[in-house]
Amino acid sequence: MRPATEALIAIDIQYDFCPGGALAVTGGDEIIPEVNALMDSFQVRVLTQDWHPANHSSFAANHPGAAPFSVVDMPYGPQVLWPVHCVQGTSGAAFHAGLRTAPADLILRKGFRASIDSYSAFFENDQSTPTGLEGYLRTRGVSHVTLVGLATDFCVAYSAIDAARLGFGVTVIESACRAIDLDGSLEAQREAMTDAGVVLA
Ligand code: VGL
Ligand code: ZN
Repeated sequence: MRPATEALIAIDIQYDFCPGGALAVTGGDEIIPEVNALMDSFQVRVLTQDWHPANHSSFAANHPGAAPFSVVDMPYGPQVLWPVHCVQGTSGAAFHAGLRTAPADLILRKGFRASIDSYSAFFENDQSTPTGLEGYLRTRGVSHVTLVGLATDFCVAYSAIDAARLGFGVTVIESACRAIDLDGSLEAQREAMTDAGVVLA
């Protein structure tokens, strides 16, 4: 058993990121047995859930003429436009039924503001609006986080880098993650994570 200073954070293991989903990540569902097993090794367990309103600004469908996976400039910087995914209350936004959700201490929803996306579990994409997760972890005495989930090169990487910047020790268990890999984003984010001091295990 890991000490109570270590948290497991499982990112966005939802139907829309699994095969057949609206923003399917190849092999996304393959990680579930490993994530389920890891929960038994941690005393602090957090699940995140991508949770967008239907009018979310990260959806290509809400930008007339824009193609999914194109990039637009938002007031907070460049933003990839995604297929409509993880709309609040839909079946695609639900956790995969194979994921053990009962052991979770906290379920953190993110991306609920229409005007801004939130890849990271700590800050929205303006890199300044907090989700509250930092306070939750610190007030529970957590100093190290282990990240797993979907997708390696977006929500896992952004969360890992933010956690490292906040001063947490950070490990990403790559075998319990799967990537979208858009235009080399997996290699770029692996390097960015390593540069930020994240340990890729
Ligand atoms: C994610 C793109 C859009 C993720 C969420 O969970 O990695 N990626 N929304
Ligand atoms: Zn999203």
